[in-house]
Parts: sequence; C-alpha cells; structure tokens
Amino acid sequence: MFKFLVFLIVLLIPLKALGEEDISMPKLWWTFSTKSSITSSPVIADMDGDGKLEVIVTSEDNCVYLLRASTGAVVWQFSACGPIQGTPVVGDLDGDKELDLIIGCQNDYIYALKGKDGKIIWKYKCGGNIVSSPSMGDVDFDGDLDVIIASGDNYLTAFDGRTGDLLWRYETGGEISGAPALGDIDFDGKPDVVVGTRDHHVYAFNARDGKLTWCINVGHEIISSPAMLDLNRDGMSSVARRAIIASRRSGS
Ligand SMILES: [Ca+2]
Ligand SMILES: [Ca+2]
Ligand SMILES: [Ca+2]
Ligand SMILES: [Ca+2]
Repeated sequence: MFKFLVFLIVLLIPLKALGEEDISMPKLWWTFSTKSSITSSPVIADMDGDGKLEVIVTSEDNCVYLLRASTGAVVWQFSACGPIQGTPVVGDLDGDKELDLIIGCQNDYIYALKGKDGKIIWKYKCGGNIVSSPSMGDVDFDGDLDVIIASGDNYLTAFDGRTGDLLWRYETGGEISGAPALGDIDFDGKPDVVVGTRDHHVYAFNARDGKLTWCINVGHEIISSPAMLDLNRDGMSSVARRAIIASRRSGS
C-alpha cells in the first residue's frame, strides 16, 4: 500500500533544540505514515508544555497528528469527518497559558483543539469546505486571540478565539484558496486582513469588524496567500509603508 510519509520534518528540526549535537549534514531520523496525502506544512511547537518539541501534521486521511519531535511517536490523534489540507495555526486561544491549535476541514468545519490532548475547545460549521489555513490575531483588542478563515462558499469569517463566537462574515466574489494575511496596512494601529480570490480580486478589510477597506481587480486568478512588506524598512514605525504581493496563476 502506498504510504504518505512525514520525513522531511526531521531534517529541518534544529538538533540543539532536541538536546543533540550539531551535525554538518542532515540525516533521516524517523518517518511517520499517514493514510492519505499530506498537503499542509508541519508545525513544530511544545504543545503539551513539557519542555520538549512536538510536530503537528494534518492529512487528507481526515486526521491531525501530534508527534514527538524526538521519536515520531504519536502523542494524540484527532479525527475529523473530512480531509484536512491546510496548515494548522498555533496559539493560546482559551487563555490557560497552554498552546491550542486551529484547523479547517473539508467537512466545512473549523476546529479549535487543545494542544496537550487534541480535545475540541469549539467548532463551527462554515458554509463551504475549508482548504486554506486560518490566521490568528487579536482583532478586537479584548486580549484574546481571534481566528479568521476562508471557506468554499467564498466567505471570510472571523471568530472569537476563546469561545468560537462569530465576530463577522464577508462574502467575496470568488473562492479563497490562500490563508488570510493579517497586518496594519493603513497605518491606523489596527489590524487589517487581506485575501486574494479566484475571481481575480484582492480584498482588504478592517479586521475588527470585517468592513471592506478596498478591493482591486488584478486581472488574474489568485490561489495563494498575500504577503506584506515594509518597503521603506522602518520597522514598526507608524509611517511604515507596506505593499501587498498577490500571486497569480500565470506566475507573474
Ligand atoms: Ca512538548
Ligand atoms: Ca490554551
Ligand atoms: Ca480578541
Ligand atoms: Ca489598520
């Protein structure tokens, strides 16, 4: 049977972080097989707070796996009812000082899971399948992380990260395949969110209430996440100028 292996991960782990000696060349340390394709990127963090790193892997076999970074052993496994394609995002959603994670699933659900055991904190059924990764940030300034995710019904949706309560929704004109980008693009000290859609548009919103700031047609289908760049390299200055770069299917 064809195996879908997690193996490159161990080549990228800083070995000193695992208590090992430096080596000049990477080596294959362990492998882990899932039952279907892995289209997301692995995420490395100490999810159970024991001072040792774990690796989060999602698969189209409907599962999220938390693996010991040192051995590849399964710490926990969460089974959804649909393939998972996006990369998980990690943060302390419920304020207990322990890491949690967010994933979107092709069964239309977004799940908030406890990092230490994979138990559901909250879940929400969106109006379409979720293939992209979520984004995380405190968009309403209440001190708790919030979550923004795109779904196959062309909606961009923001949630209170602690409760999963809906903050706002916005229907774009096309499918959103890339993760929403969070950043302050209009220099007002408040976060904005930017997405590209398959209907050739780039949308920018006020991340707090989902109000549209602007929308432009770039003439090409957009399938990846936008990036934000500080063009004049003045760091956190309030007058920093940032540009948004949207990938286009043509490669231009
Ligand atoms: Ca750990
Ligand atoms: Ca937590
Ligand atoms: Ca918040
Ligand atoms: Ca702003």
